[in-house]
Amino acid sequence: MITVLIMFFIGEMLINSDGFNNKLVSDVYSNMNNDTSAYTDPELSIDSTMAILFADSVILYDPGAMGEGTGGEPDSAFRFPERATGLPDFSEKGDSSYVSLGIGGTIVLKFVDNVLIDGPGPDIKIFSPTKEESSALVWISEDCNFFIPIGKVSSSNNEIDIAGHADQGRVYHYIKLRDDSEGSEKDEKGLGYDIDAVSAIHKAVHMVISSDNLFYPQSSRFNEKAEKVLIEIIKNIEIVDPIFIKIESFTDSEGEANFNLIISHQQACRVRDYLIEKCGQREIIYSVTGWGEEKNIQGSDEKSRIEILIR
Ligand SMILES: [Ca+2]
Ligand SMILES: [Ca+2]
Repeated sequence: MITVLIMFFIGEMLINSDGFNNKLVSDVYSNMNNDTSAYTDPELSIDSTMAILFADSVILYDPGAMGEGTGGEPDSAFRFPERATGLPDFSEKGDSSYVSLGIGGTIVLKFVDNVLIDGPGPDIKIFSPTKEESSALVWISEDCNFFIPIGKVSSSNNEIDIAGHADQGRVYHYIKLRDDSEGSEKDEKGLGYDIDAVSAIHKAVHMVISSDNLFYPQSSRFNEKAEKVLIEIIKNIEIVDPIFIKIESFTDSEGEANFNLIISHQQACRVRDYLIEKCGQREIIYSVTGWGEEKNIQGSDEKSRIEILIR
């Protein structure tokens, strides 16, 4: 279903002699495999639920050197890494829609309102206006500390599958791209890999909710703050249109371990029952786990919380 939507999202193939059709304002190309696919009308084909797929913020930008032959002042594309966030907006070469990594340059982006997951087939799509055969290495991370190498994207292959690298069931908020054009003959005059937008292919939202915002202390009864959170959960379900929802509850280590185990299970079930009541018409598989205090680390990280993965 998601794949079908993505295909629709990409729109029809659009080919002309220079690879770009400048007539269509805000058209966005897909890859540079001697053809250019575009969104013919972003207003129609990109709805608000699609926007969630794209990387939202810049964590780090460390541009590399410019290629030989460009000389002089740095290209303006070097100065605005936020161009790599949000929806793709490329229109023509040299416009203000993309950022150049520079030779060997690095960017780290964060998915704020969604997460990267390993779904069927490719999981990440990079929208790059790079025409030359430049490439970039890709890493993903859960915590922006430990990065897992995933592979390489290039102008002719802009999708990447995290299967085999990522842990099944884990969610990733960060992606790092490093230009790998150094030594590439074709890119010696370029600025390395260019990035317009970075997209997760599968819609997925991961919510971490403090138990205080849902339940009375040591209880599985919703408190007065719960309504606001539950509305937010339902809103995310509307956006993702999930086939699977994982609900996990974690307590701190106050009180008896066995009691915490039981309460956490009851809390997770309470959330599931509420969602079934509200989304009963949808075909969703629920997974419910109460971990008690088992998965909490003593110290500052210890926190009673509910985690919900909607995918
Ligand atoms: Ca995958
Ligand atoms: Ca852009």
